[in-house]
Amino acid sequence: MADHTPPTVDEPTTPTGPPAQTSDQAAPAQVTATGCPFSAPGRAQAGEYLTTATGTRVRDTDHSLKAGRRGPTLLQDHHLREKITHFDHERIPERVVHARGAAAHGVFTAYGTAGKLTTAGFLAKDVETPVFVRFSTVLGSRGSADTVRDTRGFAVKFYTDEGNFDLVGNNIPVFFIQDGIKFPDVIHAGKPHPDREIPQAQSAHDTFWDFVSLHTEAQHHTMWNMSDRGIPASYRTMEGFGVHTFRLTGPDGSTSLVKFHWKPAAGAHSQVWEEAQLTQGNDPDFHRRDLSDAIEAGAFPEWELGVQVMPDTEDEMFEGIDLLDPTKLVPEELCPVQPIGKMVLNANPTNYFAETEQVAFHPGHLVPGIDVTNDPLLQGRLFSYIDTQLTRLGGPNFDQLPINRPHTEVNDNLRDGYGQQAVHTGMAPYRPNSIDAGNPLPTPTDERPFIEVPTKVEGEKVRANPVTFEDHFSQTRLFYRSLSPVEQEHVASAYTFELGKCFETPIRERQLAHLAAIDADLAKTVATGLGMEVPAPTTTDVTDMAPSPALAQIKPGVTYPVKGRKVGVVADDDADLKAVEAAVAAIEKEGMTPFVLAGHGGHLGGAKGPVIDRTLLTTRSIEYDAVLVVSAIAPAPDARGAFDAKAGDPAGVPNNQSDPRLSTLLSEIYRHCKAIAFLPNAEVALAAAGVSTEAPGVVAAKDAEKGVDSLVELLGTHRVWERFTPKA
Ligand code: HDD
Repeated sequence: MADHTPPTVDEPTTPTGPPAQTSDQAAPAQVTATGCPFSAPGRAQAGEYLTTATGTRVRDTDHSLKAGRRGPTLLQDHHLREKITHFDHERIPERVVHARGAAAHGVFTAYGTAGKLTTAGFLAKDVETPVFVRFSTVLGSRGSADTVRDTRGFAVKFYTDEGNFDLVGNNIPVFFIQDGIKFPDVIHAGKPHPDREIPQAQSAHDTFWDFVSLHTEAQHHTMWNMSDRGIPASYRTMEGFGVHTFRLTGPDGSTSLVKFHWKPAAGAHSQVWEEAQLTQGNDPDFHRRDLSDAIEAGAFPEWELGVQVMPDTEDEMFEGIDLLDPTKLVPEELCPVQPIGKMVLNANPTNYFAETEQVAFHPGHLVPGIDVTNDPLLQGRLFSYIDTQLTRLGGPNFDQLPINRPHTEVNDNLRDGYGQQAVHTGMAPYRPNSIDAGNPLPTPTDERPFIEVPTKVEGEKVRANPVTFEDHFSQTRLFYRSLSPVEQEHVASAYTFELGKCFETPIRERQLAHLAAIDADLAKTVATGLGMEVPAPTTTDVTDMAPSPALAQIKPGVTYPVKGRKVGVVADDDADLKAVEAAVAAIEKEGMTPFVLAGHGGHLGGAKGPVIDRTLLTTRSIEYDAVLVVSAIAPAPDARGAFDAKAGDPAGVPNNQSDPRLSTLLSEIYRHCKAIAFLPNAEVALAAAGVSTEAPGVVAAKDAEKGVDSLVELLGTHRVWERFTPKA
């Protein structure tokens, strides 16, 4: 019998004594938009004259090459064809989700307080790491409005010395689904209906509520969407969450389970619903504009990064909460958020497409000391994010785009492919090799490679979740009951609005039954608004958890800095112009932005008067966090049809004393609980708007400085909520 035992083969898996790296083995060197130090000039625009893509100077780019002045265009026109071909291919597919976004550059400075938790170098004391942050809505297309009711993306790319770390989070700490395999379902349900492609960027429609009412694990996230978190006032006033639990490894090899939190220095604030809707029409770019304006004005948005640290136990549970379930949060009262660093956004992108559009985040962009867990949602994401860039960014080399390049050496053996930017040298992009001196080498353990935490895995192959994922209502109730009464009232209105936009009765009934399981009063209020009966609750097996005050946005007694807030100064030509100037100065002194608002453009009271920033024609209440009314504005004679000078308005003020557009603005400011201060003689403007000078947060001031002082005090709590005390 022949011997079939295979011969032993010595595989050269470990090169013996490879020669040192040679100069032609350096990583591809390119300049990056984010200041990557390994730079050679990229393809930038230079020189005085217009050229073709290949640098040939062009004399005329306004006329195509024709056979005679009135003749047909010649196929020979290489400049025409290059120009039009490039234009024809300028667009790339928008992101399948989070298509609408805005971004900024900044710096993350670590406090060093996480030194024992993780070996990640960028978290060591005083280390500064450049970051690029993209905020987004989820459902809308690239051109949709910013202020729709939706979850917001909060994605941060840290360009660390040990490679890029992406924290791809949201402004809501929980997610709709527990397993990545359902992501296409929830997104198909939320996106516009496939027949007519409406509604755009909305959750108030049948397919969304069909899915979330049939799929009870979505109830918690949906409750957050219906709360004020779904309509942030600004990107600057959003909290951010890593959502999943991550696993950190400390210098001594010990591991812990953590959740990441971003806390805005400006406080978490939201719009009110009517304001959000008005903003969609008046300024669809509201959040994008706010972010870039604030940075340009030097009011740099800031967040503190914090971690909730939980022991890495075998069951991966904390206080009965399954840390692998992304529909669950850990209340801060059970596990405090410990600050580990600060992020400041200090520069706007230079080019939207090159940076904001082409940035590619990926939860698998990890650095040594930070690892993923088995959260099945995170596991699905680890596949999706690279995959999606292949279509969106046209091939596998998207990491070479300037905005995505790491600020560290790259020596990856990845070669060729669409859009390859590097001119790789060497003969042997494989391992092991003996031709390129064995280079690149596997990183020795003491040179800080990424090493997966060796966690134990065992079990049968199953399509199933742990039973601890089954409770979908207790934390939804916890969130609702932790909100302030004002926020609870907003939640009830939001459900009533959204379900009121659904046509299918069974969908409304199903969702009402879930609300009945969450909170009977909430279900009753929503059912009354819809004119329906409250059905029996879906389940009564709901645990009452101790409320978590940290989950509320409106916290009694807590005030926030006013830096970066926007204050309107309302005045007319015959107003006290010295008071206008004093108001502008006092507002600027507080680090806020003043906008002088009048009936016409130019200057108030003649060429030497204060500059007018906004006119009644170009502005709306949504632009202001508060207003100081120095005087009424007389109706413009050309505001044809806007008012009838002879008629009085319901408040008994003749319309010829205050422009009706100012009345609309002031009544919105009032309804949206924004602070109002007014100087002597300006009452007529408030009266015409039906605004009571006795109402909370409507303050009579002797002079401009006093008026601004009152506004600062009121703005500390963001809005004057007590103006409309919610019904008990
Ligand atoms: Fe996602 C984009 C956040 C679940 C698949 N996601 C995307 C962005 C953010 C998030 C902020 C925009 C990044 C940017 O600005 O470019 N996604 C989340 C969070 C999730 C989540 C916090 C749950 C905790 N996502 C999730 C799942 C899947 C995806 C479960 C698929 C299995 N997400 C994608 C994507 C996107 C994306 C299709 C679209 C564009 C992109 O990745 O680069 O891959």
